[in-house]
Amino acid sequence: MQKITLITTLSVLALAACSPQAPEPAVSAPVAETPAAPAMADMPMAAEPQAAAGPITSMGKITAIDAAVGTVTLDHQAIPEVKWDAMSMGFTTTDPAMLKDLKVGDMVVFDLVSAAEPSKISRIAKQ
Ligand SMILES: [Cu+2]
Repeated sequence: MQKITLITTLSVLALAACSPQAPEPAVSAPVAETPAAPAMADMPMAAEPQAAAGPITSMGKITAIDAAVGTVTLDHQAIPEVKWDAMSMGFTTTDPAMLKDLKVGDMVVFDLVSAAEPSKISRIAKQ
């Protein structure tokens, strides 16, 4: 008697567990493909302002450098992304280590962290 009850219960549980699963892959697979494309197309659109606010590359010449502190003064060319004319100005760095092989007089290419954080350099390399 107990065995039969147990089997019945298991069958019901198995059915209950299977029935929501069985139709799902069959139905959701084709349905998911269609919304996936617009969803993917939306994501780059939403990310676009961030990409525009990302690193800004420019070039200049090192006029002063303090690798220990992580600051560097650059005579940089105009940077239209942040409406700067060519000028000499000091920058901080995201990592002072990037300055260790550089010296005054080096011509460099560098990335500003973003238009929101333009006086910080995230990359700098000898030209
Ligand atoms: Cu400047």
